[in-house]
Amino acid sequence: MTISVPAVPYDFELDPESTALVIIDMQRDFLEPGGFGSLLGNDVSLLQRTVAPLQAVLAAARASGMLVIHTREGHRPDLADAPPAKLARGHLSCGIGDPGPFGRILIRGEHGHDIIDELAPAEGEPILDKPGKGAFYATDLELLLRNGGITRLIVTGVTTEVCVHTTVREANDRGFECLVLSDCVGSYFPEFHEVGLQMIAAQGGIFGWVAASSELLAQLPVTTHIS
Ligand code: C5J
Repeated sequence: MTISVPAVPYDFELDPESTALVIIDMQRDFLEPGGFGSLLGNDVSLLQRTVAPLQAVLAAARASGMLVIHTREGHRPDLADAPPAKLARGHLSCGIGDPGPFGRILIRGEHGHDIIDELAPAEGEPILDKPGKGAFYATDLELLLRNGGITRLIVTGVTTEVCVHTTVREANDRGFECLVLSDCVGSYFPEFHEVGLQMIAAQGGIFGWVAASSELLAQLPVTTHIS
């Protein structure tokens, strides 16, 4: 069943069967006080405003039968998959791999690396661990999408101008159509968030489409039993 979601620059058509909800990096290290983002001096409340709308979208996507994919940015404990340039960048006193209140920063298996409780993956939903900003780089995301007959993505998560943008650009170059939900993506820098969204939809949708989650929720059918 194809639905039409009012969006910028024009309506985004999707069939839940060939669409995936991609939730990018909603990890404690980015969203919670005491995580990496807050240790860098950022105001995490700017990202937390995405949680409630994203919970509603996640519930609706599950009810519609849509594939839901979660990503986490992070590295192996021995940092063998972390480019030295990424580790050195910023000369941070508390950077990737260093101990913090939530365990070692952005290291797989640590408390801070995992997804926040409010958006915990359900059993069977793929969780992709990615070493880079884009969700396609060094992951099997493209294989999962192609094998699942997925052609369209609803992209959410953090941060708008970094991992969300990089993923949308990667998806666009691979031929996937992306709808970014403006209230389900967030940035520590409000101006980057605003311009980042404009950049996606500019020039007739050069990277994709942008809509508020309410526009999607108004259209999504409920096809599965909610227990
Ligand atoms: C960053 C991300 N900002 N998930 N990661 O380093 O956007």
